[in-house]
Amino acid sequence: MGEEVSRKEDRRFITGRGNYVDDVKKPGMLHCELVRSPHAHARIEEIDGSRAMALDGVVAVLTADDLLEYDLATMPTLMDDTQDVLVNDKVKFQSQEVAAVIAEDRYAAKDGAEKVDVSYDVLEPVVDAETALEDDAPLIRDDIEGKEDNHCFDWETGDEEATDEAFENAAVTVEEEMFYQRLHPAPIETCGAVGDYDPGKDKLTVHMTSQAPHIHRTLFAQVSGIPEHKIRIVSPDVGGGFGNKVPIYPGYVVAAAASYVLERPVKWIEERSENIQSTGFARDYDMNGEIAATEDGEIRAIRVDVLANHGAYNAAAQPSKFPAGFFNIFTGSYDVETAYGSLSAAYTNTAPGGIAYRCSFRVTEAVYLVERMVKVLADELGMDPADVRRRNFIQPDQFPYESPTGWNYDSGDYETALDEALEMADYEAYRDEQQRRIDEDADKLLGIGISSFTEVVGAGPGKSCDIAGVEMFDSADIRVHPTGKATLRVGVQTQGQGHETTFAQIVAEELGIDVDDVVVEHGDTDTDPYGLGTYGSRSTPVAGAATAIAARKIRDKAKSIAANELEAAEEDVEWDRESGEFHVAGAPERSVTVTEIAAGAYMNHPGGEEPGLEAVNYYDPPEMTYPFGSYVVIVEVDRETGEVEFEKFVAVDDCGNRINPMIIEGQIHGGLAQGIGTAMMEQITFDDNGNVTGGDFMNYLLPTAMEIPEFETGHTVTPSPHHPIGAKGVGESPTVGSPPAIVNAVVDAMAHAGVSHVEMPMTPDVVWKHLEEAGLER
Ligand code: PCD
Repeated sequence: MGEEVSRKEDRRFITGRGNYVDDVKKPGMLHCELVRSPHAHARIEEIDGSRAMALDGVVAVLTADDLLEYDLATMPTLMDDTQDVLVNDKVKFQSQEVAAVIAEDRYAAKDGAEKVDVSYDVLEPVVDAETALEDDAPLIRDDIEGKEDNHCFDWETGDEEATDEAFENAAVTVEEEMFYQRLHPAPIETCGAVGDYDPGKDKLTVHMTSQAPHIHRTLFAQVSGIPEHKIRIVSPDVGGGFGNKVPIYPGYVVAAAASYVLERPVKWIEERSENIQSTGFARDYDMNGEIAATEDGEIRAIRVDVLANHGAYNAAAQPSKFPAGFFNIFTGSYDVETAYGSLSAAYTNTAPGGIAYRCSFRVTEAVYLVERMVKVLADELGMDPADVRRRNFIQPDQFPYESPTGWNYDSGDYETALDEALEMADYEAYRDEQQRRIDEDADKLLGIGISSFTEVVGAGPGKSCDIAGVEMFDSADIRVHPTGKATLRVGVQTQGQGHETTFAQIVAEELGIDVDDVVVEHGDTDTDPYGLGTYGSRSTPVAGAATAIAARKIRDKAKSIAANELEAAEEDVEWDRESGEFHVAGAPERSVTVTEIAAGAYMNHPGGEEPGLEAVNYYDPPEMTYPFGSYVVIVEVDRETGEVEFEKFVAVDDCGNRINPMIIEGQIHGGLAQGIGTAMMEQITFDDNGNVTGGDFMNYLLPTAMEIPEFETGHTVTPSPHHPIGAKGVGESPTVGSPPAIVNAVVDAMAHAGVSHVEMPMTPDVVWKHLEEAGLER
């Protein structure tokens, strides 16, 4: 624990020996290419695959009709909606899957896909939520019986009456509308699968890019009717997930179904534009925030109203009882008496999604809202935003803290993290410099942005959190072998986070063995214990806890063997965490290690004990964990061009006890880069015909090393009181916490001239328009 152990997995990654789905090659393997609709809303009149079938190498053209025979034409989404695997009647978004061509190689499959003739009756599309909810909007979901409009669901949280009253009686109220634009997680590896049905064993293996192999197996079993023990999901190395690989996509199902029907392995690998245009999107929340406060900046109430675009199907990937994810964490780090939130969601002719792109289920949207609103309030009152935060923070002695929307925060110390960040950033000096530039009418304005976020990560508990009915626990299975080396199998699945290292560190710490003597396996449903997968920064809070507990079970058993070997009574044997040994109380020289005990467990086991040294734990967390942090961003805004440059970027994170500070640092760097992409560059847009206008890397701008400044990271440590090793999650914090800090900084640069909000992405043209409106342009 706490050591900067080098990442064990990196040897294979940096020497080109990773094994990703596209590296899986099977004898006789066929290739699948999907035919996608160029229209966003259209009825299919006819599909003619004859020209494709006539091509050399094309083996089959599949349509919904073929899948209907096997009852596979539709599939359930994780939010209990029904999505077409291949369009049966009506296309509902551009690039939706219409047909599949299976061929001997990828080239033939691609040529074939171009020769499938589909005739469409094109309908009027609706791409934004507001238009979709108008009375005369064309109906998108006529497949849902009795549906007459595009309304998807409504949701509310908190106490409306008490909140309204607080607003009526407030000395000061502020309000701001802000749009959290549609984003797309863009892992380097796109989605893909190899379906491999073995008729001899009557067993279906699917190698796929999955962040959650077990739940995917359960869903495959439910949808296909193939018994669950005859399905094996293997998620080999995954080249980034970011929430994109939590849902089940039509391509996976088609590859598996085609393999079953044709009795040959079938590979489907998505292209970049297919990934961006058709797989789960994130955000697309149009939010209205309000704060009621006293004149000296005490927040009395928060009110928020959201219009959410859910795309053509409700396919959000989140715990099923939370239709708006964990958005109701929107009171953030502040001790607020009352709050109320409401939300309406609409179906539109856009790709389905609402996935947790590095945001632990809409926490990003919530944090953006509250951290932006605190800045709006500070500007309205003419107060320092750091002071407004200090005035309202939940205090360390208030934990466990129950929020007005029902969350139970485990621990926190927000002011210490903020002070640390302000000091690292040289806050006061920059405030002076900011004023100097205003006074001297400088060409470049300085802006200082703060965000003091709180996250909620690590779902379960199982009683409130489930995916498709399966409770969100997680698991660990540890086997210590006769020579003292160990294998840990977990129900979560790394996509780059470094689990093969950090999870080995947990076992090493608990058993006093070397990190190199523990191998971590995951991503194979045939061998790993059942778990709900890696997203929502839940691996450390849930599977990490399971690992520590399983290791402690082994230690308990080892203790009785130790007593046997040390010829002492069990009560007299103690575990010394420092040296990683058992010794006899009062006689530290009489000691034995777990490695020595392992030999005993197999070669000289005590009479009353079972031989062997293994343990399993399924962990249902009592609560989630609440990591937090304070970020301070200092930007220069060029009054001539609207360009924003980062002068300083400070991130202080608190994720409780830290397993591997180097890996955490890497997580923070990556997440901050994604936060910068969000704030400055990325957005999926549509034109009136429903065409995706940000559907490739020419138009969907990802930040590169060129746009990323040096980050200065710091940390505080406030352990989780209920986690066995006191750890909280951290993977999503930087993406959650950074966008409001960046926007606050850009707003701050122009706030003296009355600018109260700038929408993301803050490209130079967007910023320049604000400069012009405020009379600041050069
Ligand atoms: N850690 C440590 N310590 C502490 C915590 C943590 O050390 N205290 C570490 C661990 O172990 C790992 C990491 O760190 O390794 C992380 O963790 P977490 O927080 O628990 O988390 P996870 O679960 O593992 O993961 C998940 C996340 C998410 S969620 C996301 S998005 C992203 C992140 O993760 N993704 C990714 N990061 C990353 N990285 C990479 N490389 N890749 C990727 O893909 Mo979602 O919901 O899915 O949207």
